[in-house]
Order: sequence, then structure tokens, then C-alpha cells
Amino acid sequence: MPDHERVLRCGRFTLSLRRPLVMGVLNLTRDSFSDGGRYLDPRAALEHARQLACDGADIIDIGAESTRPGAAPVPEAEEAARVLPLLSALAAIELPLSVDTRKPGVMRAAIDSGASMINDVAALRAPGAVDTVASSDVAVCLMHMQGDPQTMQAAPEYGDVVADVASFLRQRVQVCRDAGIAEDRIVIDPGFGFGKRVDHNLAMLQRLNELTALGLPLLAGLSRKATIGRLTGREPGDRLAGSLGAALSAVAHGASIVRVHDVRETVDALKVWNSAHGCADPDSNPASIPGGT
Ligand code: HH2
Repeated sequence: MPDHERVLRCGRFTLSLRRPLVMGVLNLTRDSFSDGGRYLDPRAALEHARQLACDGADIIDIGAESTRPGAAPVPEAEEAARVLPLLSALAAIELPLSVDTRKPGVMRAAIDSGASMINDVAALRAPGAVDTVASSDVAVCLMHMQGDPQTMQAAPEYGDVVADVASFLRQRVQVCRDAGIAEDRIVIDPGFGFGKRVDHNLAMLQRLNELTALGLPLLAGLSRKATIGRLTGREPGDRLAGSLGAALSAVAHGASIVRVHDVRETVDALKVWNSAHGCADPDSNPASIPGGT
């Protein structure tokens, strides 16, 4: 289907995929690799969610369990207790709220509290996860990860990383389809940094077309990650420019959604990219704007 006709259905929202979408990250964690501890306080979290919306996020992704290498697991009750009040507080926001979780219990409660998308770094592999999403109308992001966050960066191994990731995602998409999840609710994600070395991540970025060939919108999450640190020599808090380069590169290679911490800057970068690449942006009409300095 041509991109201008593709949509992503997430609960009460239908997002056009005519231009690349920006998913803003909101981590309600102590230990996330780039912003751990900043939004554990519910008031700070709410304020940041509103800021992400003002900055132009198309989706807000709320996570309460870090998946950085070696991160400690968060018990289900604690994860739910961090996420659910924020979902309720944001009930009136006119944006799809995504919940980044691997636990079917948290998925169910989040959907009941108004989440429009489940973002699962384990691609709904936990028992009951597929049925939980199938029995709702929310969208789902299926991500590839080799191993689990405790051990995934120890010694990642692939035959051909892109072919292996494509094969995994194809199989998970089929499981979802068989359970009755319509294709226009499914997003795929190669899982940059999840059981992958720098060369694996770069191969995936360069050959993203082999994954978009699966025919589903692709989400790329490279923001502030270690690969950017390795390429630029910068610490996580100083990776904005590298992250913008990565987001634009992902979009140029076919990503439909970029998951980022720095929403305002990414939205601006994409406005320029979209205009240069003829991506329709229903919110602006560059033809009517003077172009001098
Ligand atoms: N990356 C992170 C978390 N969730 N979800 C998807 N679909 N794709 C990603 O690349 C992805 C993700 C890691 O980033 P962050 O949330 O900032 O860190 P942490 O897991 O430490 O909270």
C-alpha cells in the first residue's frame, strides 16, 4: 500500500503514516540509561508528558522498567503502580499513549486505563501477551531482542543479523495475525542495542529496507544509545546531535516512527527533512512561507 494511504490504528486514534511519526520517551524508572530517576515523581512525569505533547510528539511511550543492559527487573505491582496513575492523569490528552512493558498483567491494566498502544521489547512472547492485545483494539510494537536485558550484551551472535531479525519479526507478526490482530495495528522494530554490537546496529540501519519489506511500519529507537556514543565519543546526556543524525538516517532508510528522548529537536529536524523529501505534513504549507534567511 502506498505510504500516503497507510495508517496505524491505536485504540481511539488513527495515525496517518504519510509522514514519519515521533514517539516521545517517558521513563518512570530509577535506572534508565539516559534519564533514570528524573520522572519518578508523578508531578515531574505529568509535566514532562505535557511537555512532550507541546513539543510535537505523535505518541508518548511510558515505561516503568528499564531495559538497559543489566537493569534490575521491576515487580509487576510496582510497574503498574508507576504507570497507571499517569495514564489516568493523562486521560484527556489527545495523543495515543503507549506503554512499554513485557508483562501481560501490566498490558491488561494499561489498556483498561486508556493506553492506545503496547510497546513490547519481547514481542509479546510472555504467555498470555498475544491474547491480551488481541482482545483489545490497541496497536502493538513487536521488537526483536536477542537474550534478555540481564545478559543481552554479553556476546551477541548472529548468522546474518538482518536476515535473523527479519525472520524473527516475520514469525511474531504471523502469531499476532493468527490471533486476530489486524495488520494496521502492528509495528515492527529491529531493537537497536538489544543484544547487538555496534556493527550489528549499523548493518540493520544500512539494510532497514530488508525489514520494511515485511510491509509493516517500522519503529527505530536509536536515541542516545551506545552505538551513538561509540560513533561520537559522547556520554548519553551529550548525544543529541548524534541522535538526530540517527533518526534522520532511520527515516531515510524507511522508518515510519522514531522513538526519541529529544522530541522538540527531532520534530524540527524532521520538518526540514520532510519538506526536502516531499513528505506531506498536514500541519504546514511550506509553499506559503518566505524562504530567505
Ligand atoms: N529502546 C529502549 C526501550 N524501549 N522500545 C522499542 N520499541 N524500541 C527501542 O529501541 C527501545 C524500546 C531503551 O531506551 P530507554 O527507554 O531510554 O532506556 P531504558 O530501557 O534504560 O529505560
